[in-house]
Amino acid sequence: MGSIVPLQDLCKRSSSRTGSPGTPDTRCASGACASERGEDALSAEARNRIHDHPCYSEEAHHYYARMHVAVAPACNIQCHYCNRKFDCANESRPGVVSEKLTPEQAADKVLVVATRVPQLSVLGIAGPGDACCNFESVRRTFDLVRARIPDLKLCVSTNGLGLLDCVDDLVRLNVTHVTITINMVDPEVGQHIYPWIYFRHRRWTGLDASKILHERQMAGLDALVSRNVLVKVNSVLIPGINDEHLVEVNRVVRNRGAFLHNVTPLISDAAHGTHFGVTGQREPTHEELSSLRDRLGVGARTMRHCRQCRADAVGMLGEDLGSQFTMDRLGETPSYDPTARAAYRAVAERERFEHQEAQRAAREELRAVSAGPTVLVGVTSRGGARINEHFGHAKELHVFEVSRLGVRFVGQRKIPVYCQGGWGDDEALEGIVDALRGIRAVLCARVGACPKDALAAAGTEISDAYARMWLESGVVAWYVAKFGKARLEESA
Ligand code: CLF
Ligand code: SF4
Repeated sequence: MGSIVPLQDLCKRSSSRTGSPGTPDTRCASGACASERGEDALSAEARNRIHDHPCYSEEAHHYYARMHVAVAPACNIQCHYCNRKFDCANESRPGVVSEKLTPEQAADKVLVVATRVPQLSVLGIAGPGDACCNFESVRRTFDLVRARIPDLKLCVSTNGLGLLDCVDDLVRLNVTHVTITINMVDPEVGQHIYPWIYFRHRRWTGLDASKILHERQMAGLDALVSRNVLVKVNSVLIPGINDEHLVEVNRVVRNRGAFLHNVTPLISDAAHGTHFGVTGQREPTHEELSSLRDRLGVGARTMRHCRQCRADAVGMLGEDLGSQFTMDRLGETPSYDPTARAAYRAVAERERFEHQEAQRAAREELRAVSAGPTVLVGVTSRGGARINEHFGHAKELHVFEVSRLGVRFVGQRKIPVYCQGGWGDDEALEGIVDALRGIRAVLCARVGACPKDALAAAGTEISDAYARMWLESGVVAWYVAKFGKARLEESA
């Protein structure tokens, strides 16, 4: 089943279950506590609603999966970062094409995935166009799915133009989570992002288009908040166009009751044929993205673990099992049996509890360090919040910022895959070195001598000494080993 961490893996009682290698259940180190992520500060009701949503809860994304069904092909606006031959780039990487489904096909697919992927907790509709522009398909799909799997959370992503007309139905369908992509709250900014919209049977361009879009987005957001739907706002960071402005976007949407703000980097590869791609609009750097997220401030509830997944994505965030569930590979639609999902949930919740305990213990462990720099540490993981992926297989790093004051998750970084089925791709090393810019150490399950030496020469230490530990536990154990000693030597 692809790279999803199987149930038996989560059930393994290894020596590194809670803490350091070789010292079973006695020592751990962590610190990216729920309160630092803002989840502890939530009401019990809000915590309950995001508990198993992998996008709304950073912690949940280590344990629960989402799937998208591509039942919404049409779109009513044009974004400069989108090529309409492909999926909606508001929640997807540009340049990918999803298999479009009828509601009946979609419902069958959900049944198959729910049977084979016990981590599944959320069904989302995120394109390939706009959900509200294809609302009959969305409504039919959700009605069919809800009748068969009533406990699946339903989630929708939209550009917001047609949202207001759908709010009553979304509430009736018990769609509990809605994402609106809001890139501006000032139409002057918007006219550099949206060349046109189609609204009330006519096409609007320029400032008029942006004004209408803005008004409709705000009205849709207000309507959802007033109906107690949890709203996430996605914003695409476009350097030179809305980078400074997104601080204002954050302020406005928070004041109006948005639950979460997800700033994602523009992807503008010329090969995708988007307006921004072909006109040379640059993408933001890691540093720019990170710095903007930091500027949004404490308590802003910013999402940092988005993977810009595609409109037919299946699985844990960061992996995509979609190709295993195309219509030609689905086979017979099974009758749904909830047993596997229930069994998985029991194990995952136990793991999660232990993870939280480890995080608390780690905060304590950091107190042993009285002086030390603030550094970035990357970890490789294939799920379950553990350091459990071979460096050569990793497509991304979970990046943590650690200092003696704490450890916090700051985002994901994509890296080129080094291992090409038995041999290392030395040409990939250049890209890896570039992707690791600013990262002091990488912790992984295994690493070969060749990339280890090459990356050490480039200034990044790679270690497999913290394999199987919780992500934050490994980061803090590495930090204490590195900088705790300095304290001891100083005081000697
Ligand atoms: Fe899908 Fe979006 Fe719902 Fe999640 S994705 S509709 S809220 S279930 Fe999640 Fe994917 Fe990022 Fe979207 S990682 S692109 S934020
Ligand atoms: Fe493309 Fe989505 Fe924008 Fe429509 S809303 S133009 S599908 S990115």
